[in-house]
Amino acid sequence: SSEFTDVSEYDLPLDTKWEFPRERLVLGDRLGEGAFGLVVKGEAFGIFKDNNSVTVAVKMLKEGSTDREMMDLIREMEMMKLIGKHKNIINLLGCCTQRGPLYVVVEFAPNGNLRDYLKSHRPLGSSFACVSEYERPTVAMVPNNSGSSIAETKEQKALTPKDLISYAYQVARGMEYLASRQCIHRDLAARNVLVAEEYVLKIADFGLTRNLQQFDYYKKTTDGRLPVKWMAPEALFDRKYTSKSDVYAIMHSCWQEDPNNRPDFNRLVQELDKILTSSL
Ligand code: ACK
Repeated sequence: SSEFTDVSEYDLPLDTKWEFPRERLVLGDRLGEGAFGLVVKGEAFGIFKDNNSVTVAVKMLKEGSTDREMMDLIREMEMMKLIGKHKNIINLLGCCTQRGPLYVVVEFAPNGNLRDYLKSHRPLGSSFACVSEYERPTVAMVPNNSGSSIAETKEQKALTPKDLISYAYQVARGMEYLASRQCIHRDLAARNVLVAEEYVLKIADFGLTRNLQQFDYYKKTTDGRLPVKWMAPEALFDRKYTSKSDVYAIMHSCWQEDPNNRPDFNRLVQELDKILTSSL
C-alpha cells in the first residue's frame, strides 16, 4: 500500500518493551540508502513519555530484499537493544515489528554525517591553528548536494581546534561505550558518525552485521572513497578486527604498527579530555 517495502510475510516475536504502534509513525523523506536498506525521516507521536511528536530516522528494507537482509536488519535491531543507551551513539527508540514491514526507529541526527559536516565548515585559509575563539571567521555553508540533511545555507562559524578536539572526544566516548559493551564497529569513519542537535556527535551503524569474509577492501564507498585508508594493517591484511582496529581511524598518534601499543578508547577519552580542559 505504501511506496515502502511491504514485508509482512514474516512473523516477528512481539517485544513489548520496544514495540511502537506503527499508526503513530508518519514516514517522510528518504534520508538515504544504507548497506541493505533505506533510511527515512519520520515523526513518531508519543514515543517518549509525553505526547509530543519526535523527529526520528526509520531503518527499513528495500523492495525486493532477501531473507538474509531481513535477518541482518533484525540482528541490527537486537544488537541495538543489547548495547543500550549512550549519548554519543545513535540510540534505538522503538520498532514496528507487527502486522507490516519491519521499521527500526532510531534517533534522528539533523546535521548529517560528520564527513560532510567537517567539509562544509572548513576553516578559511591555512592559519587555522592560529585563529582564536574570539576572532574565528564565519563561512557560508556550502550547499549540500549529497541529499543529506545539513541545515540551510545560513552563516556558520568555522570550526576551531577546540571544536575538533571536542568531536574527537565525543567519538572516543561513544567508542569507549561500545567497546565496554563488547561491540566492535569495524567501519569507524567520519561518514559513519552523525551530527545531532547541539553538536552532539553520535556513532551510527554500530549494530550492522558485517560479513568479514566478503569484505571487499577495494570496493569504493558510495562517495568514491577507499575504506582501506582508515583501516588498521592487521584488519586490512589479516582481517583481525578488534576494538584497537577501530581506534586506528582516529588520529595519527594512534597509528602504531603493533596494536598493543595503541591507546584504547578509555585512554583516548582521558587524553582528549585533558586537551579539552587545558589551554585550548
Ligand atoms: O551520510 P548521510 O547523509 O547520513 O546518508 C546516510 C543515509 O541516511 C543512509 O544511511 C542517513 N542517516 C542514517 N541514519 C540517520 C540518522 N539517524 N539521522 C539522520 N540521518 C541518518 C545517513
